[in-house]
Amino acid sequence: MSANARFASMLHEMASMLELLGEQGFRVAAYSKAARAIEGLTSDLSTMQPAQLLAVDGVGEKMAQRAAEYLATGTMKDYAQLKAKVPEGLLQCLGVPGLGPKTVRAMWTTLGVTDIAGLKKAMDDGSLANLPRMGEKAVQKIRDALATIEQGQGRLPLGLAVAIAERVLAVVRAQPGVIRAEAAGSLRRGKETVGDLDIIACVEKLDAGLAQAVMRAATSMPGVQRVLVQGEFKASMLLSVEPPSPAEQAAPEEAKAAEPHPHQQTSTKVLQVDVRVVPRVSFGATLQYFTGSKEHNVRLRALAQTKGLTLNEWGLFLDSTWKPFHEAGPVSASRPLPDGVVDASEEGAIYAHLGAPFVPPEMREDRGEFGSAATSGVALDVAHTARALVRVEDIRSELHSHTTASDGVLSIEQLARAAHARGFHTIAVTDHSQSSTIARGLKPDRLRTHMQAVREVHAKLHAELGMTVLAGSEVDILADGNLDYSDELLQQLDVVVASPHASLKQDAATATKRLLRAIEHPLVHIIGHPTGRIINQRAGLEPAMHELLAAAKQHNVALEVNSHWSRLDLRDLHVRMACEAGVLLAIDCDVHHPDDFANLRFGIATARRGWATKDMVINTWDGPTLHAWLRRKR
Ligand code: DGT
Ligand code: CA
Ligand code: CA
Ligand code: ZN
Repeated sequence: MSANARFASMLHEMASMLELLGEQGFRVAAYSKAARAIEGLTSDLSTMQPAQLLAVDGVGEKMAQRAAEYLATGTMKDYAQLKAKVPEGLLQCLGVPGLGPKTVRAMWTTLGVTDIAGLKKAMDDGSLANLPRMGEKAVQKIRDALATIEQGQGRLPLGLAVAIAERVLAVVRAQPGVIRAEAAGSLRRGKETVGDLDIIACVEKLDAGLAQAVMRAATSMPGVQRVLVQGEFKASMLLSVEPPSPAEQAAPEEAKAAEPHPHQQTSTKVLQVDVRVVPRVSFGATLQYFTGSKEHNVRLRALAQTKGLTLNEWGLFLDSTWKPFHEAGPVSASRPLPDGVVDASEEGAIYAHLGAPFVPPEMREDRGEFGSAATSGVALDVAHTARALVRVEDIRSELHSHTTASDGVLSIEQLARAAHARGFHTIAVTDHSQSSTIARGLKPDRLRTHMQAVREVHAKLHAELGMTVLAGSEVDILADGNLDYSDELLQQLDVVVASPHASLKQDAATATKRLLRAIEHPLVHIIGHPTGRIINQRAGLEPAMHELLAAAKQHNVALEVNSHWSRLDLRDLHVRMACEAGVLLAIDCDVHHPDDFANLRFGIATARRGWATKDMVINTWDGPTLHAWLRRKR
């Protein structure tokens, strides 16, 4: 998290705490407003002059002083005072879907509940249900939400894990003697959640002193909570999920005493990180081994055996008398490999030597990647798929984004320029529709004005940059499958993304009917986050996916792979089903904030895990092809 994001997160937290203390609405709102303004800043807080900061809408004198204090000390006195008054556990309670600030405050002041354990007790003894605005139904909702959160405990969403991996990799790569370092494991496979991190550091020649220095650097980096193992060539540690504050970075010792920042809602507080140091000749083999999956490796090892070879984490050997290189004596670039050892410095050489096509990490799940036993239905051509998998750099357009008209932080023009800076030829502006009141969805009148504004920006930027800015909507699919705007209005939009936002606990049959109606609607182009699930928090709809896919194919509707790491919806298996059914995909970032464009890698990873090739993804098309496809529904 950047200093901006961290400061904003502290302001959000202060707003929550003030609210829990029963503070007046306008004071609370001042903090939330400032927090949102800071989140939307495109420049780094620490480089801004006080006058520049004061010029930001939503930042007043007082907040500017707080920013200065935060930058100087890494915290704020007022923040610490609030923290002393409001029990930590209450903020966790606020993070439970279905529990608003009013209820949490009532829970605290009338029932004495201060944490999740207390909340559970109050649910069990019936006292929670008796609070104003509560009742059995509301309590059951909270119970379900808690169960979902607890199931997710221990596995971290990919986006958060990647941020941590990058911190560790930066430290390891900065060590003298380290040629390269990569994250392996489920993270490299792009899995939606990650159990622990597996970091592989490569040195030219394995040397105990060098390895120790690398591991010492890792285990003493900011945020390390505990060192579990520090062996000869491997270290394991628990790393705090929250990024260290500037103060901690400066003084790691004080860091241990510093308070954690619970605003970011995650149920996992620490992540295990394993760091291994290997010599260059082994790097590819080690990376391959620890990338997994275990099931994929079992298959690859069996393949090696059929050829009389031994494959392990150290390399690929012609007989079983192999030894790890550090035991077999010095092997280096200047010294040829011993007889009987295949160069395993690059993992591609291992697949090549075994006569297998190179399998991209996201496909290593033993789901048919060795050309056998496809999971279901149609078998996709493995070699072709592996070569043609969609990549981040193939994406040329964003078709799902929000502006300040609904719940985004960018203006239409800022959004379009940000998309252009990414190398995109097209962006669709798709603000929320009227039923999404929390997201400030647009009533028909406001949508008409907004469309006009989008078309004006299009005219300007098309002339200036050749950029296409499309007028669209993310229109709610209501509980019964009706759309949230009239056909007359939808007809005027260039792009319609139809998404479910409410009633996400419908039974499967109702959900299927609901989504089928949206797919069959002649004006709909894309179904946004089709299940509405939130990773570790909400299961979402469970429609009969095959029926949806058949309809999507028939009606030429694309299904979205929402790239936000808390959604990844469609999920990997659904993508695989879609590709087998020949259904088009839209990989979009659902942009609310300029940073959201960077989530594309997670949507791409999910699509690749579902074996999506470039040709199945409408965002890879050139402008004329995409625009013609959109116009077919007008
Ligand atoms: P995670 O951490 O639960 O998200 O999932 P992974 O896949 O990262 O699993 P992890 O960290 O336990 O191990 C990393 C990789 O190391 C795993 O994908 C394959 C390899 N590996 C670990 N243990 C074994 C094993 O007993 N046999 C084989 N063949 N490979 C293993
Ligand atoms: Ca792992
Ligand atoms: Ca591991
Ligand atoms: Zn949405």
